Amino acid sequence: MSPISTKRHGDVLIVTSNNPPVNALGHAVREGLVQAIAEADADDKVKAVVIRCAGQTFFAGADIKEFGKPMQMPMLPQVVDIIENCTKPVVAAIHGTAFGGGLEVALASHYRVAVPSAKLGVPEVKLGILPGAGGTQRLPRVAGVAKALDMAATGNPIGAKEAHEIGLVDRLAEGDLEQHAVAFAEEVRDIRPIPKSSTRDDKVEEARANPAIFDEYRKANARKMKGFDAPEAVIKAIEAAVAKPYQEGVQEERRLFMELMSGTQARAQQYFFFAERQASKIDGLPEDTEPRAIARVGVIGAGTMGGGISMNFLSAGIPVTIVEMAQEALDRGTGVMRKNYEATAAKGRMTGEQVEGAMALLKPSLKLEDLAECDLIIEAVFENMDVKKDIFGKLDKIAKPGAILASNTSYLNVDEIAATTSRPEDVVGLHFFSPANIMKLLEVVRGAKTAPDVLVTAMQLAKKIRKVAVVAGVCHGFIGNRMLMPRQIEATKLLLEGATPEQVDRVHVEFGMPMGPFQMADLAGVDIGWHRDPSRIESIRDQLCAMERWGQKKGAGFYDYDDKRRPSPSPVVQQIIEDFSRKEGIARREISDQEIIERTLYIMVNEGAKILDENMAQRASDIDVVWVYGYGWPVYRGGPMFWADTVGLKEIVDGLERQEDRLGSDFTLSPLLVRKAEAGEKFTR
Ligand code: 3H9
Repeated sequence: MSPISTKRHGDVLIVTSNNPPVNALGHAVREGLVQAIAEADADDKVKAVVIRCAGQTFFAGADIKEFGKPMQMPMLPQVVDIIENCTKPVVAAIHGTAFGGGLEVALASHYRVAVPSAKLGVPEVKLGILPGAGGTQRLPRVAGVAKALDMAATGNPIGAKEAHEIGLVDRLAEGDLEQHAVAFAEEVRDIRPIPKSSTRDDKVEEARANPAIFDEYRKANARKMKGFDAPEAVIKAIEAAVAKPYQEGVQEERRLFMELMSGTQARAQQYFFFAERQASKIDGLPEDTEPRAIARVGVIGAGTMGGGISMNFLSAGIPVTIVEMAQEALDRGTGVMRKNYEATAAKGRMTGEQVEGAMALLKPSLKLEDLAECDLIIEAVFENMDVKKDIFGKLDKIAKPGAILASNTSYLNVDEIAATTSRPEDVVGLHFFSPANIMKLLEVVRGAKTAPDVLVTAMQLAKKIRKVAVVAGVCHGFIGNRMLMPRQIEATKLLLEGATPEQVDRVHVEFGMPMGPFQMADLAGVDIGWHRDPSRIESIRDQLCAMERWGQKKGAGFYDYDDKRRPSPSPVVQQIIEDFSRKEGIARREISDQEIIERTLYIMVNEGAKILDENMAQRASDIDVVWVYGYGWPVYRGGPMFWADTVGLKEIVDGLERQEDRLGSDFTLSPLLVRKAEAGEKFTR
């Protein structure tokens, strides 16, 4: 049955799409729309058309699942042209998210009516492409060039109210959308000529007077767009909308669209779209597993982690009881939370009322016993097994039956922690990433006995607090930090063999990481995990720590920092490195960038393969989600496992074998990686 149906209301033809979950514009929808417009054109009794969608949203875009497969006619660019050329006025009735191809359908319609909660956007850049059904040409003509440029180059949507202010939406519909749209259609049914976005010129005319707008935009956003191909293509397409007649602009859009679509970045970003959604699915759980109700969350520890974790729940409207041992630490912690909220408000991203609302949900306490009323308790004290065991032993006596007991450990054995309670089935790891109120990743660590409903609750809750959760098994460092370890070890060895911190970091930044291993160490604190004995100097790091070169916070670490925290190479550190090389009898040599890639990135892929082989991650794409959201792996390279596939697994194995002697005696090749390389297989689809 076609997902498109039509019905009459007086002389208005109401066209409804019903293609759950998001009314993606797949083949059947496109075909149905063409037929519906033909019906309107052919019938004299039809004076106007309303296009609307059933379910949660207006068309959320082209069907991404069809990308990469042979295209079936009619294609979306044709469909939108057919809509625009309908001889009766067409009104798009928008609710939910009119995204991508969905907004292109709305732009080809002659009028747009939207509920105030609707969002309108062209998120194609997030998929490594650009709006390819005339969107880059019609949007600037309707919304204005500056707005269109920003919407299409960032992919960020705007709300219906703003869309109304700028003329992208003609009328806001409070109440029943269909009724409003039909009434609007009746109002405009006789207006001639029918307004078409493609023939409007007033707003692009304005931009013709100011061609510098494009270069200014490039300059202002260079940092955000760095490495990505799609935003530049978007800018070029909109430049064409201004500089060229509509049809030529459309041709330029098509050319750029095809170019992007055939590139690796588009494949990586589209892969990642599904990877992110797949991550929330847990294999092998009973289908009917119901989550537990979480009305109040408890957090132990009001330090940086505990505070950040609490803010996630407060922001989502979930009350939090936060417990510290001393009043001073408690006050400091809650003070930092308030300050963070106020900083967000100062940037205009929260109202003062929202700040107070969030803080009012916080109950600071000095008594663990106050956690008795919580449905989920997250321990966020420092990383020490004995301390954690002690806390979980106490929680076992305090927490109500059915409460979920979570540890925010980043390395430790969750099963060992669970074993100190009489209810290991209620225990789970919830590994937040710092700053916990901002970073999107949450590793959900599944213990040997963690109950299915605990896992399901964790995954649902993650979505509620806008995190992307990935399930990890119990192993040292779980997915992310476990892969980070061999990278850090090799990076340090490279220094001893002749590389500089600047070189290693540059290779990582050129690859697309936000920073390299030593920049990261300086930011996080070189002293994290240090034994704190300045007389015991066994490594470069020990030496830096002994000299209180603890990183940015001390103005010195692997780099020297000025008072604006701008780094410069440190001659002192270079000397320390060279002294260590000498002491350890390591001959310094020229290190190539390629060697750095092989020893610090190929080795991560190898560790990822071991994680998969040991079932510590459910799927390769979960590993990629961890690295993109937890460590800033460039999404246009898909993640380490997807990237390895693009490099070729045989090349990864060859590269590691080339370096085998230097990788040290602990290094072993992952049998899974070798098997896949030999079979010509990939990790990801
Ligand atoms: C485009 O339009 C190109 C054109 O310019 C040119 C063409 C020539 N297709 O996110 P959710 C699935 S490019 C196929 O969890 P939410 C999704 O995989 C497109 N499937 O829900 C998931 O499946 P499952 C431009 C799609 O409520 C399910 O729907 N548009 C698509 O949190 C629910 O998704 C976009 O980039 C799709 N387009 O968020 C919009 N979209 O249940 C992409 C979703 O099996 N979509 N699915 O895991 C979104 O941003 C969000 O899905 C949305 C809903 C905000 C709509």
